[in-house]
Amino acid sequence: MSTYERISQFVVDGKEDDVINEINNALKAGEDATNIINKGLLEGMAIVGEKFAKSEMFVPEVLMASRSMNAGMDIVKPLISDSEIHNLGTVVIGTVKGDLHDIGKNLVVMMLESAGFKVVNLGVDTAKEEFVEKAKENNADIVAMSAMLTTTMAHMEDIIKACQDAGIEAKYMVGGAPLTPAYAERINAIYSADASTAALKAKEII
Ligand code: B1M
Repeated sequence: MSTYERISQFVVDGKEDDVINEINNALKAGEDATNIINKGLLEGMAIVGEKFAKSEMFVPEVLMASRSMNAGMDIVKPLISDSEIHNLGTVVIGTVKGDLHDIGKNLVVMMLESAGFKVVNLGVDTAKEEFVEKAKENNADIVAMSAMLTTTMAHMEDIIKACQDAGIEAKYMVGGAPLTPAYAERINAIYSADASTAALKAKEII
């Protein structure tokens, strides 16, 4: 088993301490932080996603897995995001109201920060009023929203309307598993399927 496979398996098993130890050993051995994320932590979380969908894993195990992934992310994140800090613009981002999923959104945050954006992360379950307030306060260039539930993605349109009504001149970006490019187009937002594409599109907009 490679170090990446071990990291992935420890994430699936929710073994936070083992994830931390394996990553520290991998870094000491000169492994690349981006590979640790993509081939280890995210690969593990992808397996968790498949198992959850097939009812082979349940909520408490998924939570332990995501906690282990976040513990790993805490170690590797500073190694890839703090290299060249230059401010391309400000992004205000959150998971929409009623939605507690933040793993994907946090990856988007990380990629945006790595690309050189200042990111104001509103967390999960974010009401439209908070998007408006923080976008104004931070003079946002981009307002970005994540949703993972078909029942919560509809809030995105309301958030965009509320921001526009408040006179906020920003671009709007959306993403999350249930979204489609057609839906994004309908609500006048820019869609990205994954975190890397989101950072690329944000750069294009700016
Ligand atoms: Co939930 N969950 N969950 N869950 N969960 C899903 C999303 C689901 C598809 C599982 C399933 O049934 N197969 C399903 C949604 C069905 C639907 O509506 N279409 C579901 C459900 C139903 C629920 C609950 C209702 C379950 C229940 O309680 N009965 C409940 C809802 C809670 C709530 O939000 N109110 C719930 C709860 C949870 C946990 C708390 C246990 C946990 C979340 C932990 C956390 O986030 N802190 C959880 C998890 C982990 C999942 C799955 C297994 C994995 C999601 C994930 O993190 N994926 C998920 C099943 C699946 O996706 N296969 C599932 C890994 C992540 C890297 O990918 O989030 O897609 P993703 O992010 C990607 C892209 O989407 C994109 O980039 C990211 C990285 O490349 N992206 C953006 C995301 N946001 C973006 C924004 C952008 C651009 C790109 O621009 C702004």
